[in-house]
Amino acid sequence: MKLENPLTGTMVSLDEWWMPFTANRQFKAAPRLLARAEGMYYWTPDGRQVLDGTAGLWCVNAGHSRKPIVEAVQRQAATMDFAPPFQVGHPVAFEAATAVASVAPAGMGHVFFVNSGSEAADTAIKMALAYHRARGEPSRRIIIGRERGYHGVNIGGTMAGGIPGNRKIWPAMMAGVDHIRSTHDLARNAFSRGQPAHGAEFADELERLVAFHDPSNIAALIVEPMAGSAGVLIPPAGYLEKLAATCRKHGILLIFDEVITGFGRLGSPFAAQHFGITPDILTCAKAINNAAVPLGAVLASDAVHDAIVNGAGEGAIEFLHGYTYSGHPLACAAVIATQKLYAAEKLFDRAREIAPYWEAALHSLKGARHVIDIRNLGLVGGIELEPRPGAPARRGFEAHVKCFEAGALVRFTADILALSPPLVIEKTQIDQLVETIGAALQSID
Ligand code: PXG
Repeated sequence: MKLENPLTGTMVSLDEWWMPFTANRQFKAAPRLLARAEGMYYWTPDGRQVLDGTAGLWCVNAGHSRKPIVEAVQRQAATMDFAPPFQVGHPVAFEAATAVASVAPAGMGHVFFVNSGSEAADTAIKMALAYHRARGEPSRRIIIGRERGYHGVNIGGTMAGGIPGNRKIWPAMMAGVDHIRSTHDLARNAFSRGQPAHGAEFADELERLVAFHDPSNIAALIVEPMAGSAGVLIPPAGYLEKLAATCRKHGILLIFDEVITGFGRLGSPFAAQHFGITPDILTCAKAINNAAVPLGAVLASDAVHDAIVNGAGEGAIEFLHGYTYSGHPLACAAVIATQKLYAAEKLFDRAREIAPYWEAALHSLKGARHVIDIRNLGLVGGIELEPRPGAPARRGFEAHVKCFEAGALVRFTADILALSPPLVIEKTQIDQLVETIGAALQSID
């Protein structure tokens, strides 16, 4: 099969691009293609409009192809395309770091640039180990994650993450990881609005693992404050507070993976502020620059930063880590423009203000065909479908395809539909999204 690149008119083949996290053979037999994007919409190559219910992939929080961001990237590309970040610097990266620090949780203003959420997770893990070594506790090396946690696809994130299929294929590439259980508990929490009432006690498992491994061996706990890609798992009331207290009590660093929750998704800059819990290290990416150019960041607390940086000898490179593209000028120009846009349009407040309407609209699907749970927080929604007997994940996939054909982009993880629209979504577009999903569910077996 061939398709046309709409910018160049070139006819291209689908064979060569081995697509990520995609059923390649199935996709290439019946591709779903996007050619253009603006605001709340994508357009397919044949000109069909598709409402973006997922902000791309949880990342285009200000809506697509926003002019100030486009122009900032264009200007930067024409001024200085690249500058090395090792032992040389440029103002754009410093300004971008300051912009990110200005919305960071208090005391977390040290910004280490990477290129993705996966790199941020691995960087955070290395930072945690470097911190303990700098403080004279090098035995603290175990990383604790959570079942169904997702921290990207690099070695550290894969191991600390809790995706079952991963453990089958890539069993133990990193020594010393353990996991607390997932908080998912449909029996008690189905159709919760906001944080579910039951399950704070799932955090007690951290105490058990700490006693088992001994605190002197544990470096950090890494969790998503709200798990997104494994199916929108909202933390039960009181759960994160307990995790944070256990970490603090035992000198274990708390790493929040805010790749999805960062930059307004829950109505605050970060979930840390939404929940009132400050971690020691925070990873982010995606909406940091509206996904215009790949970029991630790790935010470190003063204590973590100072232990590593001030603990090193005079003239020494304090943290032996970094990427060729750390602080890439184009990506950083996009950060500056994006953060200005978020502030000018008060988009984090907007997400908070429209969240009750979002919640009510989503929960109107209660009783729709196949639906066994609906959950929401901020501008995030999860709709869990009963798996088709003998064919798990099929209904999720079919719902995604039906919605796409009907003009709405909806993400699916097995039989869970995940929604995370740009923060600029209008009420009428929320209605359209919910109606499209309802009709799609009605039409599948
Ligand atoms: N941490 C979290 C919490 C993420 O959601 C990553 C790390 C990795 O980021 P990069 O930039 O390396 O992809 C993510 C990525 C989905 C989906 O279906 C979500 C992600 C990636 C792919 C699919 O929800 N998030």
